[in-house]
Amino acid sequence: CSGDVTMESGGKSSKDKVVAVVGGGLVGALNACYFARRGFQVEVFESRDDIREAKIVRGRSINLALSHRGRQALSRVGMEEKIVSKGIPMHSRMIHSLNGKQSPIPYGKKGQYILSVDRANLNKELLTEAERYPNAKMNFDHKLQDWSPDTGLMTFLRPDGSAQSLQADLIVGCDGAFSTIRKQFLRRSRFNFSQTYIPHGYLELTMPPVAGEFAMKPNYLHIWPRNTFMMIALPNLDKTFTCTLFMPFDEFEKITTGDDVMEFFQEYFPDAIPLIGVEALKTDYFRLPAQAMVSIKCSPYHINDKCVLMGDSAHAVVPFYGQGMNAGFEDCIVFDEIMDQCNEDFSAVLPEYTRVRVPDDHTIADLAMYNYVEMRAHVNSKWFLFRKKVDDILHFLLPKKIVPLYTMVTFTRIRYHEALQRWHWQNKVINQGLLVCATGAVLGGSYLIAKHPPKIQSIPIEKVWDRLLSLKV
Ligand code: FAD
Ligand code: EGU
Repeated sequence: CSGDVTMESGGKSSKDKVVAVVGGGLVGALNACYFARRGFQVEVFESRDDIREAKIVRGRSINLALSHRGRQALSRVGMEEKIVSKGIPMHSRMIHSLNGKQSPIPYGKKGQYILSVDRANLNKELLTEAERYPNAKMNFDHKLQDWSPDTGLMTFLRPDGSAQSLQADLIVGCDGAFSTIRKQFLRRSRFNFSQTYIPHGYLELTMPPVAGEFAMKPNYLHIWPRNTFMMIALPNLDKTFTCTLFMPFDEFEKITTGDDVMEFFQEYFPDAIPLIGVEALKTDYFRLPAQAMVSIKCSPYHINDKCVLMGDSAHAVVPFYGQGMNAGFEDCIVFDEIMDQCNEDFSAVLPEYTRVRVPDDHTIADLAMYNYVEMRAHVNSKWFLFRKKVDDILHFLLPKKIVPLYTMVTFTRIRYHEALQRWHWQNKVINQGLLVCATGAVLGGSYLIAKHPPKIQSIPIEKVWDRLLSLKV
């Protein structure tokens, strides 16, 4: 669609068009900024109350790892600095072995790091930023009930039980993994959809400060890899850590008493017990039931020129690559760039967005699932350390040719599907390299043996017979 400058359909200019962003979560709030910046009449509809009005918001993870793609998306609406300044840099992972040994593995070169950010704060800052545009309006306590792909008419349920309707030129579905917007997609022909729950659940525990200081080194993503069981801890500004325990639901069900919890931690995460605290562990553990994790893929992401899905509503990924939010934020950049290329003509932008973005979002969903399967299968602390070292050594030896997959995913904006292709190619090169080395060793060895044959004494056959006879005696 690039190149042709035409008047948009109906002759409406962007400032006359209503864009409804459904969902005021991380991606919805950021998207509101992107659309408001272009001059559209932006209406954000969020089912919950305004999260800035205090109250504790429970549910999803407390903190998140923000990396390059997410930062780039924030920087385009001038929000990068604000968020980064309240993030805690994590330069390395810290691998906790069963015996309590801690080993750091850097994420990359000096200055390459990811950030631990507070989800609630990030969401609040983005809502506040969106509200600064006079043409953006927030509608909290508006739960989408239903909508029509033909007319763009939406109905919302209010807390008092009343209904409210609004018609929009474009509806942007940012209403998360259990999207109401997506329900209308499911009724249509040729809409592909898949949803997979993994057998693992997750549970969050807080590690308090010790004498006013972080209980562990703060600038690390702490990992306790134990095959089927895994724990991860990210630092918070209040000097606590949020620990996330990943474990199969079967195993969660086996732990029913405080003593069971202690026994379990004693066996798998003994070094974390004094840091979380025995009493806190026994009560925190049962505060909330273990949460499920789902992977969702679909396509297309749009209906005609009326509606588009972004963020988790289009692609929920399991959290084993730390990319869910980052990918959702990158969706906003990709859409914005296509808006420029197609002169904001929704009938051209939406199909182009689907064409460009689906392969990449499907790839990150696959990569995250692949990482889950791999970690569960054989990742203990030794394997984790070994694999990451091998990757990094190869990168050090051939910095241009061989870049670890997590580096491409975390620290670049190489399209996810291209990063995967490149990884396949690199693995071929590495395997060929190994083959050359092995062949070389065999040929070289053979040559040396041929040139300097070892003097192996041959034993006359009579002597063998004698020995056998003596054995019989
Ligand atoms: P959500 O954050 O789910 O927001 C959806 C919003 O829509 C909500 O506010 C909801 O109230 C609203 N809504 C829903 N239905 C309706 C309706 N009918 N009407 C109106 N509003 C509605 N990602 C990372 O990048 N890094 C990480 O380290 C990371 N760690 C994670 C750890 C865990 C344990 C989990 C579960 C996820 C993690 N993620 C991470 C993924 C990240 O949380 C999601 O990708 C991100 O929250 C998606 O944002 P979203 O705005 O699309 O959806
Ligand atoms: C899980 C839950 C380490 C936050 C994947 C690494 C995660 C995060 C890794 C959560 C792991 C796993 C990567 C980052 C990140 C690693 C990554 C996972 C943040 C391959 C709040 N993962 N996560 N990989 O490399 O690329 O450190 O809850 F244990 S950040 Cl599972 Cl980079």
